[in-house]
Amino acid sequence: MKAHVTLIACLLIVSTWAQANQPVVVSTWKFGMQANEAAWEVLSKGGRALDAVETGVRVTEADPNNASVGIGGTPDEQGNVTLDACIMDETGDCGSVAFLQNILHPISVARKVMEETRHVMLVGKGAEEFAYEQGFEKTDLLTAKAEARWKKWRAENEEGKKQEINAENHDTIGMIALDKDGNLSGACTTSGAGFKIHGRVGDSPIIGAGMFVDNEVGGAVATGWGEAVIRISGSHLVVELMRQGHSPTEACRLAVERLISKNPDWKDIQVGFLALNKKGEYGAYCIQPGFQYAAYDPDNGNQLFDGDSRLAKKAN
Ligand code: SD4
Repeated sequence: MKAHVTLIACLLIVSTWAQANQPVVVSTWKFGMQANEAAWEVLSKGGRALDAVETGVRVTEADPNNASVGIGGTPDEQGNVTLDACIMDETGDCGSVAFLQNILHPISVARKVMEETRHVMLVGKGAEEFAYEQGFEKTDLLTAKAEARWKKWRAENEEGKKQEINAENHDTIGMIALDKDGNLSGACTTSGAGFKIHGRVGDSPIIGAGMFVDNEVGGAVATGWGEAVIRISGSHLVVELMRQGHSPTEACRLAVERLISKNPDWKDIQVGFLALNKKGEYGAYCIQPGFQYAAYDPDNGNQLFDGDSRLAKKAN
C-alpha cells in the first residue's frame, strides 16, 4: 500500500515536470524584453497572468521614446495621439478601448472596462470620460519629438496618402503570459498606424484580431498593418490553428498564408503573429523579415528572437 502511494506521488511529480514550461511570458518587438522583465516580476512571485500582462505592457505605454505605443506615439493625420488597447483573461473575460485620447495607460482602462462594466469595448470620448470616472488623469500624449515627426510628414505628404507600415512604423506591444497555475492572459496596446485618418481604429483593440486567448489552448497577438489582420480575425485564427494541433510557429505561419491569400497588397505590408500555447511553447511568423519577439521562461531567461518570415524563406 505504502509503495503504491509513493509510486503515485512520483508519477504526479514527473507529470507536473513534463506538463508545461511555466511561467512564461512572450511579447512583440525588442522593447518586449523590458516589458517581459516587469511581467516576470509578477509571474515569478506566483502572480496571475492577467496582472503580469497589464504590468508588462504598461512599461511600453509609459516610454516616450516608443513611437507607436502610449505617450510619444505617432499622431494621426490631424496631429492627435489616439490609442487602442485590449486585455483578456483565462475565463474569456475581456475589455477594450479604442480611439482613446489623453490617457497614459489605455491597457488599464481596458481592464476597468472588463472588470467594472457589463461591456467589452468603449471608444472615443465615452472611453475617455469613463477613464476619468475611474480615476485616470488627463495627460498630454503628444511629445515634442512626435509633433516634429507629424509636422515633417504634413509638409511632405498629401492628406489621406496611404501610410505604409515600415520598419519605423510598427511597434505595437502584444503580450501573452502563462502563470504558475497554468492560466493564460493577453494584452495588446498601440497608438496604431502613424498618420492614420482621424477616427481610424486598427486590429489591436479588437478581441480576436489583435489579440486572443483561449485558456484551453493558448493565446496569440498580432502586429503590423491592422486592416489586413482584421480581415482574417488573425489572432483568433492562430489560436484555432493551435487547437487543431499545430505548433505556435506553424499556426502563425498558416495565419500569415491565409492573410496573404486575402490581401493582394501583402508584399507591401508587414504583419507578424506571436503565439504561446498551454504547454508553454511559443513561436512567431511574419511576412517581411525583421519582426522580433521577446520570450522569458524559467529555463532560458529573457531572450530576443527573430520571427521566421515568408519573404525570407521564399523568393516570390
Ligand atoms: C494597427 N496593428 O493599428 C496596429 C499597428 C501595429 O505594430 O501593430 N504596429 O494597425
